[in-house]
Amino acid sequence: MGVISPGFRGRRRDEGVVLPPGQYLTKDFPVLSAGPTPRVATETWEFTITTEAGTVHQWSWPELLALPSETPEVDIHCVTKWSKLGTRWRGVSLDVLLEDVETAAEYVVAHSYDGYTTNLPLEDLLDGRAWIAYEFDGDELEPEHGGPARLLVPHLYFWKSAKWVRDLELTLTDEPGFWEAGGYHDYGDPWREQRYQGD
Ligand SMILES: Nc1nc2c(c(=O)[nH]1)N[C@H]1C(S)=C(S)[C@@H](COP(=O)(O)O)O[C@H]1N2
Ligand SMILES: [Mo]
Repeated sequence: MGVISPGFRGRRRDEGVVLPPGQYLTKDFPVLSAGPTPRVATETWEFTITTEAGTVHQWSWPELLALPSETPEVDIHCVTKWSKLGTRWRGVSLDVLLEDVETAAEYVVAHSYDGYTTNLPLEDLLDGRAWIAYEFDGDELEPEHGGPARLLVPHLYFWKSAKWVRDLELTLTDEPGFWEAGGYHDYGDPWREQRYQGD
């Protein structure tokens, strides 16, 4: 009890797998959306990062694809208790997208094409922990799962991974997003089981 052997955590795939508390394993990829799936054509798609000073950094679809991409293989954990292990994505690291962005902000509100919002600390998007993902399992990301592109922040509950992401608004104060305003936890660390406010 309480002893953690080095190298034990999160390595094995089927038997004896280590999941965050209260989670179960699924091989499916459930679709969870608060509303209808927006159809966003890549011809008109644009992604922006807006600073607290109002400076807008903008990428078109070809500009996003021209940036160096990564292929993270990550475990994802939904607050409705399913976890999926070893999911394979392609996307652009937020380290790349934020590289030339000057800001004093400590928080981010992600805004999506369907009107969805979610908030997170800016530092959680840095250090190889978050991507704008546009491929899943070797194929273009399906609209139901957030295509053309979604935010991917796998170390937090999956509601933080905004599908159809349109803008990252950098903010000086922490402003609750859609689910956070409705009682979900502000931060949402699955390993600390931060599902709801007060957890
Ligand atoms: N834009 C947008 N992003 C969203 C949602 C949404 O309704 N709209 N749902 C969130 C929730 S609650 C979860 S669990 C995941 C589900 O992603 P999936 O449908 O690809 O499994 O997307 C998150 N991102
Ligand atoms: Mo969710």
